[in-house]
Amino acid sequence: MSDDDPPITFYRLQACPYCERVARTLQELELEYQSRFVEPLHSKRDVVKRVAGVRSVPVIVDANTGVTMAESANIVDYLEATYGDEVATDGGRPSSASAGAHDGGAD
Ligand SMILES: N[C@@H](CCC(=O)N[C@@H](CS)C(=O)NCC(=O)O)C(=O)O
Repeated sequence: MSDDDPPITFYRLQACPYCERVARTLQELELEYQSRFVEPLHSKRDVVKRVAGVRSVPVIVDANTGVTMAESANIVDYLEATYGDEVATDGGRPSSASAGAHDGGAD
């Protein structure tokens, strides 16, 4: 691994919906990562087994934090907690429509 490699390694499989969920989160958070596509045959996934102790994907290894993690829901939670900007997305934006809204109407 070189200094130029993105810090997050993402072990994944083509057409895996759990992996797509993690990929979407990585993209939404604009994180740089490198994908490592594993063998479709479960018994041949020695790389992930060695790294994470499991043969299922998705798995991420985050060199920024030293975290290695499996399970898509846990990974999404981890990424959002670690790299999300924590800003409320449900109406946190103030509205300025109430001030000075009257236009004309003088008599
Ligand atoms: N609960 C897991 C399910 C992941 C999963 O089923 N991945 C499939 C590929 S789409 C797999 O690797 N299956 C082999 C296994 O579970 O050992 C998650 O949400 O990440």
